[in-house]
Amino acid sequence: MSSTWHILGAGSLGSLWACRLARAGKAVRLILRDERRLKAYQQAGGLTLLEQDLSNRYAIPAETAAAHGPIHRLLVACKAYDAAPAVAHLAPRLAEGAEIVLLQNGLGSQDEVADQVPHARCIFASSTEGAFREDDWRVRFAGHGFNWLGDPVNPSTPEWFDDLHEAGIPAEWTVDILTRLWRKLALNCAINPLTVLHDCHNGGLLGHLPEVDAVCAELGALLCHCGQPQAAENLDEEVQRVILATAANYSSMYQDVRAGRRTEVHYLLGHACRVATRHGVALPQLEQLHQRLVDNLQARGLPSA
Ligand code: NAD
Ligand code: KPL
Repeated sequence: MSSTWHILGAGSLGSLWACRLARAGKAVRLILRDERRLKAYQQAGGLTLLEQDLSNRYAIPAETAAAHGPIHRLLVACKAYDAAPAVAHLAPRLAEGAEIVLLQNGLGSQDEVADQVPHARCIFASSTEGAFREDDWRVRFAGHGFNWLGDPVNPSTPEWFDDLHEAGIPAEWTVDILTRLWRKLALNCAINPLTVLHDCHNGGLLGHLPEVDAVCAELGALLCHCGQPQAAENLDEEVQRVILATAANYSSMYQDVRAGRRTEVHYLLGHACRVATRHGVALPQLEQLHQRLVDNLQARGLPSA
């Protein structure tokens, strides 16, 4: 089985992973959106990773989905709403038993991908690392963090897992990946939409704590209903800790909205509301928050799903 890491999406996280793996001598190939992007990438001569005042360029080979050759290991590093269509496009190239690592935030996109490729193993990841694109093919490593990876239906650690340690990618294999993803989803639901609605940085929510607490209480109830009681433990306390620790920052959703970019709301608050409906749980605060956010996004001409 080939040990090449195919990386779909050379945006912020995809480039961060690609550069670190390439620097450690791992075989990496980027899969870019189309011939136009491939040509632009080739002209740039590679991906540049900026870390503090260091800048290094990595001439990682690239191709489009239309290239030939089987894919055995795929890192999907696009936004949640792009993941399933992007993987569907690659499905004919995925070898039997191929392993796909899904870096998407939130929940729902992982199952959409798995439905497209029943012959592959889908590994879910939850990342607290931070990166952003300064320019095309130039990515800044902005926040050290951690990556948890796991497969909800198969606890065995993939044979390539040590590649991550060798590449300096902080990571741990966990059998509780769904708990991790639910916990992060809950944090994002409690903070991000309210920063958009109140037009504030995270610390601005200290002036709206009763609203934050009401949302946390319903998120906790939802997590308990859908078999994730651990993800509900002391959620309100952690939300307040995160608000304080990141008080001067703008949430990722706030930044997306401000930049006129599509948000991942469908896989965050949208997912929480859909699961509540499926379980027959009434969560009026969460529903109202979702509706206010949808109205706000629509008023800005942004997709609300
Ligand atoms: P990004 O927008 O910077 O990068 C996504 C890339 O995927 C873009 O370059 C886009 O062109 C590419 N893409 C989309 N469809 C494609 C296709 N069909 N073929 C090839 N390329 C395609 O996004 P990001 O910030 O790296 O986020 C990726 C995921 O990781 C999101 O779910 C995000 O929430 C999550 N995440 C990001 C960070 C971060 O710091 N950036 C941290 C934690 C989690
Ligand atoms: O993860 C975050 C984000 O901005 O997306 C924070 C604000 C830390 C929690 O919601």
